[in-house]
Amino acid sequence: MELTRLNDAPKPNQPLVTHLFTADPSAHVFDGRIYIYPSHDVDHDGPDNDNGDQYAMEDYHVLSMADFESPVVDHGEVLHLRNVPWASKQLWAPDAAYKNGRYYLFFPARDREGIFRIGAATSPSPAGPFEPQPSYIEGSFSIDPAVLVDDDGQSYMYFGGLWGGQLEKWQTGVFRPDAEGPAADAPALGPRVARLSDDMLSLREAPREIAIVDEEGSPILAGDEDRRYFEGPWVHKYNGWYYLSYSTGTTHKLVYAVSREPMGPYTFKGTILTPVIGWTTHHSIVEFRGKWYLFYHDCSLSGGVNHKRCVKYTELRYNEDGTIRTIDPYAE
Ligand code: FUB
Repeated sequence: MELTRLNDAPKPNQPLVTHLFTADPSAHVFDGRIYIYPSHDVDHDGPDNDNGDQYAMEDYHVLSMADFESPVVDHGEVLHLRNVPWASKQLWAPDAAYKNGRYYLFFPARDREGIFRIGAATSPSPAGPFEPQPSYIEGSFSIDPAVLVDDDGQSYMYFGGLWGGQLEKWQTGVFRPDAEGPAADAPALGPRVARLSDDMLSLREAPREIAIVDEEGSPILAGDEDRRYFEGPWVHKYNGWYYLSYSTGTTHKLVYAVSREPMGPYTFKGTILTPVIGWTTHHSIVEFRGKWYLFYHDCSLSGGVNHKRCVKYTELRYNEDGTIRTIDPYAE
């Protein structure tokens, strides 16, 4: 396999790589090395709309680095749309997991009917290439899978995204193409979660909606766009708490909520990252050698073109009470 060595010693808040447009970074530490599973943005001049047609991605690359002082390695193309039997277009934000001696890539794409589903692909190596399953995960829908393998070995898949991600259309449990989101004064739609089977290739149950509530226990409302869930879930554990972080979409923030249970309910806490250059914001959080890091993206590499993004990282810090310090990615 061809390895391309790039960008010596990546700097905080600077693009990890500049030879590709990358987005939606899911970072993991496997065998002591940092692996990043991003979307690979396509450079094109096609339509740009609320349906997300501009995000026309066709393949995935895996990036990795030994530590934050080492070069970033691009492991090349690890999965292409043409090799996914059930998918028609738009390989959006992926995630990866390790279990039972195998690595799993989870990824959303539109099926042959234009409905977003979530697929799985496997590899003996964290750097791929990944072999896709013949069909999408039965019972999956919408976008942005994020998989937590908990300390007891149980895995959870979190997912869901509004607008182009089609989450509104699944409110009744079946796909309704004309369905709209809740009224502004009704509870917002939450991300979905389902436990994965032991082989990581199917859901153990129908996905459930996660409740996100305020400090008084009242649901966050659909009109509360500074706090309500939009897309890009990520769950990590810190000091026995589950932290669910996500994008607020229209208000362009990364925010978080906490729970004692992986499936919630989650209590809203605050903002992790203030808005970046570009419409979307999407992230992951990972611990490496005792410090915590936020991987995120913006559109600085393309001068602000929404669908030509670049992955970056920065350190993430907690306060004594477990709250996360808000990060301004452009602070001097
Ligand atoms: O990259 C395509 C979509 O944009 C992702 O699935 C969303 O989270 C947003 O980043």
